[in-house]
Amino acid sequence: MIQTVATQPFTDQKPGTSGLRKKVRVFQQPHYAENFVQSVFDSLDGYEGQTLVVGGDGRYLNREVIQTVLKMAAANGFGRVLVGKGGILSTPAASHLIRSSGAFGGLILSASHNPGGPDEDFGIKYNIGNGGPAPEKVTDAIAARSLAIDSYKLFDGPDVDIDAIGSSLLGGMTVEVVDPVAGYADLMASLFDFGAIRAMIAGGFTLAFDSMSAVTGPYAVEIFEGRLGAPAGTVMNGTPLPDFGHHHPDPNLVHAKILYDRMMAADAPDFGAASDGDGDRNLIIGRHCYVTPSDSLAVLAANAHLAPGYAAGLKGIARSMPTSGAADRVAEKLGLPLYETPTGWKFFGNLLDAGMATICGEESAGTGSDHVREKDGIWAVLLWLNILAVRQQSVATIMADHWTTYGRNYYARHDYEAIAKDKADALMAALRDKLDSLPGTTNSGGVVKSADDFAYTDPTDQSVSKNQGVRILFTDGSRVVFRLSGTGTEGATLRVYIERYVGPDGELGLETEVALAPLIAAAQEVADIAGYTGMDQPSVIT
Ligand code: VG1
Ligand code: CO
Repeated sequence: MIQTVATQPFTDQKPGTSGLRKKVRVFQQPHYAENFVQSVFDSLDGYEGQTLVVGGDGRYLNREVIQTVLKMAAANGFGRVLVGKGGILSTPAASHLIRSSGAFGGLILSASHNPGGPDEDFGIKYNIGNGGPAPEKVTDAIAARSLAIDSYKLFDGPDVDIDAIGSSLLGGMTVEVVDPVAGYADLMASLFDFGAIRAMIAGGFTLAFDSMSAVTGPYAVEIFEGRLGAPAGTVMNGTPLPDFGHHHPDPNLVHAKILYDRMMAADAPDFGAASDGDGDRNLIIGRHCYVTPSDSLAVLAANAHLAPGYAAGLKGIARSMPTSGAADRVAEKLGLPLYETPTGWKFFGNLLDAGMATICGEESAGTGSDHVREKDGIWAVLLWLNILAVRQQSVATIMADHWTTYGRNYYARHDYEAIAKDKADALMAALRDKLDSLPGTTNSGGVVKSADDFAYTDPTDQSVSKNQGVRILFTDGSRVVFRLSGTGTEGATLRVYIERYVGPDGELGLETEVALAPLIAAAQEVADIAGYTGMDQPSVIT
């Protein structure tokens, strides 16, 4: 029986950088999740009888919302839903499943790197048929619909057993519970030389992978310990937990400190890595050598041809605007186009679909390629391992070699979290107001060459995205970028991105803080961060 349930709009359902993210308690309000899911369906055309993919990162509320989605998909006329066993699908695995099954689209239940549990965060994101996050025209339509919605449809039936692989019927719709790992692991095996990586590990190469009690556990155990023969225990925190063991599943130096300390110890393994809540981010740390995500993108792009899946070379490289220009140097040397997009993976989809870019990355520990339409943490780790297996050098040697070839982009991101929203808006407004007056002025960072608010025109469909971050560029190529986060659930987060380039003949071995100190001071001077936020230190530095 299909029920039509009367509802009223919520005014806060506009998707952010990566879907709708709110506190679990917000999602637990009656009709809240249903309204959003119905707003998604109402914004789509032609899904009747088609396939939908559903899965999530296993966080608190995942299983309940999956049942809701199944009943709503059945009532709205989908023909089939593919759901990961136990409700589990990492974001890249969901992207792959959408593509490989020819699905109309998918709903990914995750708040990614945000913490989970009854007092923490939940999220829902819609991905289109190419496997990638819905582009802005779709998310805008969803937001508009969420403000007008007055009813949703629900199939009145029993909960589906999502813990046993197999098929069942829910009303007229087929529900297929699928293995979340196998297809994804096969895709990885098709891109990388598993034999070479296996031989390297058998020869004594050691690694540690921290799944942070989040979704990559089963994937990492199957791939690293199963298919690649790393010893049991290589994968740390390998069981997905609804609250991530009370940790914050964000693979950075603050939240993955245990891994970091292990990688800096005298008896450190050769290679360490971690991924986030939904498995799309990666942290790479060689023995005694942390690799910034922006540098990782550049190294992967420069060496990708060493892996079988990329042996033919790359078509182009894309990075988000705040990501450092390290990848630009690689693109230049390889004679490849370099695209600079706004923050968020949804902006890479068109470039990948058009065959204009092969590898994409963001400074926020996201790297990926045209194998799916999401960033992919385990993919990045495997590409690193494939490169290490071919080059037979340490991570530290590869980094040193990279900098002597291309120069070094010193880089840091300073996050000021949980600022009052009006204060954060006022800071950005004041910055925008003074953009025209900055060029030609001098501050601690040097002489300002130009200052603007980044706008992007998609080269494939000419769609324009404005107000994507304030950039202050200095005459020596350094820059400071300011933008507000679109993934937080509490107040506002100001992100300040700081970058300084030093050529191959310059000082390549400085401490990052030292190299960036004048620019950090300039950011304070120009934006008066302490004045607006009352904070004299960032909450997190990555
Ligand atoms: C952040 C990152 C961005 C990333 C997004 C989603 O967005 O900066 O690069 O694409 O998170 O990542 P924001 O708007 O908070 O800066 V994930 O792993 O949370 O899906
Ligand atoms: Co993520």
